[in-house]
Amino acid sequence: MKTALITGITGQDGSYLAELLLEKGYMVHGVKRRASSFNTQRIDHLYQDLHQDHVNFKLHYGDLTDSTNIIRIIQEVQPDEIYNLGAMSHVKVSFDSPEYVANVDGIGTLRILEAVRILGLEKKCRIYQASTSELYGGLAENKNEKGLYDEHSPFYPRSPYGAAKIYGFWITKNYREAYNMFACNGILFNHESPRRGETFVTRKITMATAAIALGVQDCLYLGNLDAQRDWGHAKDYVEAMWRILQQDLAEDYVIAMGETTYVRDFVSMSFAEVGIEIEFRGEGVNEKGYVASCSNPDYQLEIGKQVIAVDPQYFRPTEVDLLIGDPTKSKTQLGWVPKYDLKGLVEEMMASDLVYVQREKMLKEVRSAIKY
Ligand code: NDP
Ligand code: GDR
Repeated sequence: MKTALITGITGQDGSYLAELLLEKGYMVHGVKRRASSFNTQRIDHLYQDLHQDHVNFKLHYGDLTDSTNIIRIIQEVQPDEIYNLGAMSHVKVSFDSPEYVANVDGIGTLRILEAVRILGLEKKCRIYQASTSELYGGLAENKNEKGLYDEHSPFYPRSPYGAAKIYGFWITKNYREAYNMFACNGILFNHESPRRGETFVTRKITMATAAIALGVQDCLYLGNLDAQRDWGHAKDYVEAMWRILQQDLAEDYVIAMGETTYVRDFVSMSFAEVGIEIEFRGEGVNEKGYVASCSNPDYQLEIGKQVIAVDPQYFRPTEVDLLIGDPTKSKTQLGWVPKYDLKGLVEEMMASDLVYVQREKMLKEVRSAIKY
């Protein structure tokens, strides 16, 4: 039985990766942060009572800003594989807390690598570093001849998050070259799911679409509708992470779908799932989305109602306008084949958020009916 340690196990990717590794027969350890309220919703279904026999899932309190606990946990766990997914992962928020992001996303990566080295586990332990398409910064001139970003495209990060992650990328590569460690970067493009954090644009859109259709929200305020992203499904992307660590040689890989879509079109796709057609009018901060038609008799939406507006508070000081990745290497070398396309992703997210919003709506009604 192989042993894996996942930082960021309470996040979107951590939860799917934990499920995948358990299915593959791994003993899975995860690092979770102490919080004043529960932060394990995404992995509660995996919880095991430590008093039972054959436990194969265990959580440890820890934080990537604390070298001592990183060393202690790695010493205790003796992992065959470490997946370093822990990060302050929100690009816009990174402008508000740049030093913290550098500490967690940048130096946190060094702490993992150095802990493995200090403990003499360099030969036993393979390390996956969660690198990102944000490293490219969307510069048009840096794309390859196919018009895509690949493993050789130059980096130009455009946020404190990107700048911190570029340190994580290079220090991982440096430890591989300097100490012959099996340490790899997965340069993953945006990947989403029903478990995506609620402030990332796709989940914000699918939740709001459900809420507007069900009559509990009037309007969705978004930032840059002109941004384009290469969106895949997180379930497919964690499969790629695992494959990267099963290779004979430690290398870096781009994981992407190879197609890019406007934020505006993601909005239209989400509303189309509930039978609502959106018509966009205006430009820039004046662009607005209106209900053009509603074919679902369950939703009492007035035609012509404004449901989308642009709010400049969601603009970033420096934006990454367009990302599109070249998955050729991961497809040929890793044999990675994504099971979802964008339509399947939107369908799954919308189905999940309709159930979620309906449940919240009912709970609110029940609570307001109870007289204390
Ligand atoms: P999430 O934001 O959903 O999860 C981040 C995880 O990191 C959470 O478990 C969070 O804990 C944990 N974390 C945050 N700060 C610390 C800290 N100081 N010490 C330890 N753990 C911490 O991100 P995703 O699952 O979407 O992404 C996983 C990784 O992949 C991240 O590193 C992200 O930057 C990177 N990435 C993500 C992409 C995407 O499109 N999703 C694309 C490319 C890279 P808590 O739950 O307590 O907040
Ligand atoms: P991103 O994801 O910044 O690409 O980082 P996000 O979903 O936050 O933004 C994607 C694009 O949508 C535009 N946008 C908005 N974004 C948010 N969050 N909220 C809005 O209201 C909104 N309106 C428009 C953004 O400006 C941007 O252009 C994600 C994270 O998961 C990172 O951790 C990861 O490294 C990268 O993907 C790849």
